[in-house]
Amino acid sequence: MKKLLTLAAGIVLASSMAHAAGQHAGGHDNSDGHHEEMAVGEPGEAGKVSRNVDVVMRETDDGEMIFEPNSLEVRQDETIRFRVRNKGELEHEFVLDDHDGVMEHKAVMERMPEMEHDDPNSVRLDPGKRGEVIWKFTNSGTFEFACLIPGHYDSGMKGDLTVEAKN
Ligand SMILES: [Cu+2]
Repeated sequence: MKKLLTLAAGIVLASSMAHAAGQHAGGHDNSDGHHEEMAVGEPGEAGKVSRNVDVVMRETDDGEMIFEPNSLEVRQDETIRFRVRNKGELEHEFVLDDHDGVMEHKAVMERMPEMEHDDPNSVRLDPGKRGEVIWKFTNSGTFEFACLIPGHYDSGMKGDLTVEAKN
C-alpha cells in the first residue's frame, strides 16, 4: 500500500511538473521566472570530484534532528561528493537547494508526505544506511541543505552551504 501511494504521489507530481513546464518553459523556476537550472548548481560527474565531504544525519537525545556538520563551505566550480550517512533511528534525507527551493519543496512534502523524490540534488536514507550526492557548484552564494521529511526541518535538520566565488 505504501508503494502504491508513493507511485500515485509520483504521478501527481510528474503531471504537475509537466504542467509547470508547459507554462514556464521547463525546469526549476525561480520567482524571477528565467532560471532553468538550479541556482545551487548541477549534478556532478564522478570522474570530476575534487573532494569528499562527509555528512551525518541523526536525532539527538533531547529530541532534535541534526546534520553534522551543520554548515558547509565549498568553492565555485568544485564538484563535491557528499558521503551521507544516516546514524539515526528514523529515515532522513539530504537535499541541496537555495532557500526558496527548500521552502517550496518542504511545503510539497507536507502536503504529500509519502512522496519520494529521486532527484540528483538529494538522497534519502533508511536508518544505518549510507549514500552519496555528487554535485557541481556552478554559482557562488548562500544555499542550504535540509531534510524535508515533514517535521524534520523544524526540528533542526537544516544547514548553511556557502559557495565562495572563485579567485
Ligand atoms: Cu530527517
